[in-house]
This record gives sequence, C-alpha cells and structure tokens, in this order.
Amino acid sequence: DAQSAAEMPYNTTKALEYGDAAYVPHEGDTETPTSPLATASTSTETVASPKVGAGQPDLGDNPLDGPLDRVRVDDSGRMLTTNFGVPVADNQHSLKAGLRGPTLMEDFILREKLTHFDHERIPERVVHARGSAAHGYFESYDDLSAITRAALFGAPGKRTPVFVRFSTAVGERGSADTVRDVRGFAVKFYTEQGNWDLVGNNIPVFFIQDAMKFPDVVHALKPEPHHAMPQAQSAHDTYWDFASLSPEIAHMLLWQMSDRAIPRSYRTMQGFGVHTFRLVNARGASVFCKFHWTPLAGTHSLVWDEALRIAGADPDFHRRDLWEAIDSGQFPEWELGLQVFSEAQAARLPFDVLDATKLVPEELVPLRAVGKLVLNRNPDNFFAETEQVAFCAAHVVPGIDFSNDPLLQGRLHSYIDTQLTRLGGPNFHEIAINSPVAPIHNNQREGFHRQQINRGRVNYDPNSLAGGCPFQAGARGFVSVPEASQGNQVRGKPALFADHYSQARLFWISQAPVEQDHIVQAFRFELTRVQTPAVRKRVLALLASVDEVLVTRVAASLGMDVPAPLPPATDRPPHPYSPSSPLSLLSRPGSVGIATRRVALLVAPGVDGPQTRKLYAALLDLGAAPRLVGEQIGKVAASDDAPLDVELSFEAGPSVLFDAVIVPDYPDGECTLSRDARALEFLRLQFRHLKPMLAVGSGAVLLRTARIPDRLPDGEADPGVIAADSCDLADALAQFVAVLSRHRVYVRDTDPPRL
Ligand code: HDD
Repeated sequence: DAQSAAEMPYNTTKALEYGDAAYVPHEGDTETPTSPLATASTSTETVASPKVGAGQPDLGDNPLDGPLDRVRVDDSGRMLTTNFGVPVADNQHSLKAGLRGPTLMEDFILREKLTHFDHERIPERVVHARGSAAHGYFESYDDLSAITRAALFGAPGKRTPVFVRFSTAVGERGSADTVRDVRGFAVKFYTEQGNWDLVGNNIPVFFIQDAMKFPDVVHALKPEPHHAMPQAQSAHDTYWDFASLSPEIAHMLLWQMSDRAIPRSYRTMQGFGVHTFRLVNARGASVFCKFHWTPLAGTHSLVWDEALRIAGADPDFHRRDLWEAIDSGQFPEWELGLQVFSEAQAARLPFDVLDATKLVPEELVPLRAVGKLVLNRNPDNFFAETEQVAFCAAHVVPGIDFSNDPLLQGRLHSYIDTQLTRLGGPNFHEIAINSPVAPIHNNQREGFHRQQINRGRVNYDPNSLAGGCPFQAGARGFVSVPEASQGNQVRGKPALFADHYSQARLFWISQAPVEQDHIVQAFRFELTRVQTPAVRKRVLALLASVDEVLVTRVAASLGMDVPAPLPPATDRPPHPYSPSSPLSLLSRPGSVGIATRRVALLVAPGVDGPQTRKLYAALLDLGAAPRLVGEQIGKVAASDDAPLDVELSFEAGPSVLFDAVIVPDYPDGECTLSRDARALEFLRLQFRHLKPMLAVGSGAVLLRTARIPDRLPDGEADPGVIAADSCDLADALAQFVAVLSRHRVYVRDTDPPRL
C-alpha cells in the first residue's frame, strides 16, 4: 500500500551502494553481510584446493562479488514499479477512453514498457556471437615474481576473481552449440592492477598470420551473403575457396577438421592464448610466454554424427552442460600452464614465434603448471553478464605485455573498437560485468550512459588546481617493454612464416589412428558439401603439400585423383618434427572419473526394481548423472511393489544426450521395449557413437534385438558392450565405470559404421 511504499528504504536492492547500514535482509536471507566480502559466494570460500590447504582463502584486494552485488536485483516481495520507481497499479490493461474506446497517449506506463521492449536487442558479436559464461576464480600455485610483476601470480594460493566466456566462432547468437567450429575461451581476470583479458581459443593456432586478413576469413566462413546460408557451418564453397587460396591456413585446417572442433563439453576442452606474449618482472626483464588451459576432466570430444543429431535434440547442449555442472557443485577446473622461453631460445626454434599459425611443441619448451581456474558460480542474468561482457585483447596488466605478432597487433585495435557499436559507446567499461575491481581515476569524461559522477572542475592533465591529481603512476604503472625496433615501412612477412606445412604435418602424425580417420571423414564431409570442383581440387593440392597419406585418403574418399602439391612458398626444406608432441586428444585422459557423465537406465514394466535403484545410487555416488529413461514419463511398475519414476522419454531424452546406457534385468524375461523402435534406435546410436553399454541378466535380450554386436570386427570382445549376470553385477559395473571414465570405446569405430 501507499504508506508502506513511502516507508520503504530508498533502494534496498542496491544495498552496497548506500553502505551496509541500508541493507535489509530479504525473506530467506540467512545473514546480514557485514562487508562486501561477506557476500562473496560461499562456495568460493569453502572449497580450498589441496595446493593451498584448508581454511579460508584470502581474497585479498579482489572482492568482485561486492561490486556485482551492488547491481544484482532481487524482486521477491517487491512492488512492481516503472523504470523511475513509480508503483504500477495495473500491469494487465492499457489506459483507454471507455472499455471499448481508443488507447490514450497519456498512458506513460504502457509507452515506457513498449519502448523499453522495442530496444531490448543489441547487435550480436560480429564473431563468437553464441556463447556461455560463468564466474569463478584463478588460484596461483606459486610466486612467479621472478618472471612477472603481475600481482595475480604474486603468491602461492592467491585467488583472483574471473569471468569466463566460451563460444563458437561462426554461428549467430541462437545457433547450435555442437557445430564444427573453433571454440572461444575468453578469461577476464579482475586483478588489483586492473583487468586482464586472456582472449583465447580451444585450438592453439589460427587461420591467418596477419590481422589484415581477418575480415576476409570471417566473411568466407560466415553464411554466404546472397542467401545467408549455411548457418554456423564451414562446409560451403566460400570458406573452402578462401582456404584453398591461403596456404597459411593448412595447420589450422587440420585442427579444425579434427575432433577438437566438436568438443563434448566446454569443460573438456583445452584453451590457448595462441599468440606469443611477454612476461615482464619488476626489473623490466622480459621473457616470451604461451598460455595453455588444460581441463582436469580430461579432453573429450563428440563424434560427428552425434554432434549433428545433438544440434537438433538440444541446441543448448554445451550451455546446459556448463550450467548444470556448476549448479550441481561439480565445478569445472583447468590448470594454467606456461611455456616460458627467452628471445635467444625463440631465435633457435625452427619457426617464428610471432607467427600465430605455429605452436611451440611441448618437447621443445615444456609446460609449467602455475595455477588453477575454477568456475563455481553461474551468472544471474544472461544479458547483463554473458552478453554484455566485453573482452579486449588489449587489456593487459603490468607484468604482461604483447609480442609483435601481427595478428595480435591488429586485435589490440579491433576488440575495443567493436564494443563501441555493440555496447553503444565509450563507457562500456562501466557496465558492471566489465568494471575492474581496481579503482578508476582519469580525465576521460562524458559519452552516452556515463555512470561515474566525477567531482571538481579539473578534467585535464597537467593541472595545478587539483594538485596534479590523478597523478601518473610512474614505475608502479604499466610500462611497455622497451623493445628496440627499427626498420623501413614495409608490407610483408618474415621468411619463416612461409613454412606452412611442417607443423600441419606434425599435427597429422601426432594423431591416434582413430583421430586420423575422423580428420579424413571431416574433410570428406566438408568437401562433399562444396559445390565447385575446382575448389575441392585446390584443397587437395594444399593437403598434398602436408602429407601424402592424408591427401591420398581424402582424395579416395571423394573419388578424386591426387593432384600435384602446391608450389612451395619457401626454399627451406620442411622441418622434420618428431611425432611425440602430446597433440592427440587421447593423450590427456583427465582425473575426474565419471563425474557428470550422463547415464540412461532403460526401464519398462517388469524391470528389476531393487537392482535399478542400486545401479542408480551407485552412479550417483560416483558423481555421475543417471536418468531413468522409458516410453513416457511417470510411474512404471517394477518387479517389486515399489514403482519407478521415469524421468525422461525416448522422445525428450534421445540417445545422443547420454554418455552411456544400462539395460537392467527384467526378471520374467519379457521387456516391452523390444517392440519400441525408439528404444532399439537408442541402443543402436549408443553403439554407433562408441558409448559404453551394460546389460544385466535378460536385459541382454534387448541388445540382441537391437542387433548390437558384442565383438569387434577382428573377433575380439568389445570392451564396451558388457553383459552381466545379476550375481556379478559389482564387477560388471566396475568394468562399465572404467570404460566410461575413458569416455568412448574408440576401438569400436569403423567407417562406415556397422551393426
Ligand atoms: Fe577475436 C571476439 C578469440 C583473432 C576480432 N575473438 C573473439 C572472442 C574470442 C576470440 C574468444 C569472443 C570473446 C567473447 O566471449 O566475448 N580472436 C580470438 C583468437 C584469435 C582472434 C584466439 C587469434 C589468435 N579476433 C581475431 C582477430 C581480430 C579479432 C585477428 C581482428 C583483427 N574477435 C574480434 C572481434 C570480436 C572477437 C571482432 C567479436 C566480438 C568481440 O570481439 O568482442 O573484435
């Protein structure tokens, strides 16, 4: 009512803006925060990693949650108001002259509501439009001050808040998650020295060597401009036309056609800073550095047929996976690794470290683990956080600096520039998710949507009227590495940049046979979609320059002859890399067992109730996500008196949404699912997509009805098709779990898939 509205504190949802005293707990709040830090997500505080031991970690000067809580709004128990705080009496009816009369211009409430709605959309990102994000922290293992003065690496156990956004690169904002594409892996560190954005990808090399070509590669990849097709696909003529004319793309193509481009989950992909950066210590000495994120859950990918089907069954597959993992307390984790090397070492490498189409093989410069990234909080509002977050490759902090990589140099301009259109002006740094926790003091003023209220009459430097403030930080501030550079103005590239094929071949020969098969199949798919024969032929000529086996196989898969290799761009012979680089996805199995893996238990009337419940509980204990799947949701009569609750139907929860399947026993031998084509298709797709399958007792009949082979083509037993008697269930389950923890039964893979 009007009186209590008048008595309401000014704006309790912005408690911290008016100090702690203004905070009134909402219903359900358990405690009143005493400081901005106390509102920090409890999960961050209580889960200390073994590296720092137990106890409350010190958030130090990085209280991100305070600034964000200032703008978090909770409507519970609140009255509806206009944007200017006027209570709204009726939100259902516009103001009219008579019930059947015209709507009145006077209705400021209707007009405000419609006007705001009309302007809800902002332009999507020109690339990486489709993304998902989460909050968390980075924890340094060591004190790295010998090599960098970046404060976030300043002490063992030091935690810095982060916001991380994963993305696909090509698709529009509403496109499917599981398309074949490079994934973005962008990390914003809110350090006490300002924000550092490490804007990387899940592939350590890039399409091109020079930012000059970025608009071209993106135009070629995006839907073709005349009819705006295809969506979120590289499998079309313009992309392959560009690729076939750009030999520098060879290395990236191999990664892009590998299973790296169809990750199982954001949680199971690596991340890379791609470029060579510099680390700089307090004395100004610098070293080169490459950044790597390695998922503790291991690297896992989808198989292509599965990825295509998931795009229909659940276009939000990766978004949902990330959200649910965090929601259920299974916080995704990555280790940050550095490859640190001197300029002298760089000069001895067989490639140029300024070339973003090259990686630094780990056997040449080993990886040193320096910290851990933990994502432990979902955003509260997708638009306010995930959509409005602005990553800028130019955002570095003292202790981190750029190299002359010409791709990186172009990025330093592009990211800030693009936000001016996307976020509508130069004050995007004031949007809460983008604001640093470090204080901002400068003489930049005004512009659209300015939040900061700068006091005083001085907005220039030097000044005497404000005592010279804000004053220059001098040695405490960001000081660029004083690199000597002198040369004639020139458009061109260093000679070593022209070795386009040696590392492409390194990647190819480092792959397991099954990964090589998938690369060939990916080229086959993409080039089959290409309509122009000359483009296909030129791509083959490019592959002929990489590896003879590769091109022979791809050509055969397209019914084409192997063309002559492209003329080399350099006289230097290709560099003979050793194939010992850990570039195979299978070389990083991870350490989290079967946590968060989705396991379907197929149930129908007569299923062994106690056994099903036992299996379900055992999987839950291991952190997996079991689901009872059947013909429809609701109760199903089990072998005992207690019915089971089916959670998902075959329609709503098809095979591709599960990592593995169990068919429990049907004690009277009869399972109605054997007459349901959807159940049989479920099993066949589990088999085809190389997933572990466990059948207990007469559950094996269902597998036989679906014609699931339990032998590999060479006659060996398929380790992932496990049949168990009810009595040896524990052993069978252990075997199932062991296979599932390795994710897929790659030895089963054949082309074409068999039944
Ligand atoms: Fe970029 C977005 C990663 C080269 C220009 N890029 C963007 C995002 C990621 C990357 C992860 C999404 C960030 C987010 O989640 O908001 N980009 C890369 C990597 C590159 C790269 C790893 C090479 C090593 N990018 C690159 C070049 C240019 C750009 C060479 C231009 C010269 N990128 C952009 C952009 C975007 C962008 C147009 C679109 C939206 C945005 O910046 O904020 O400015």
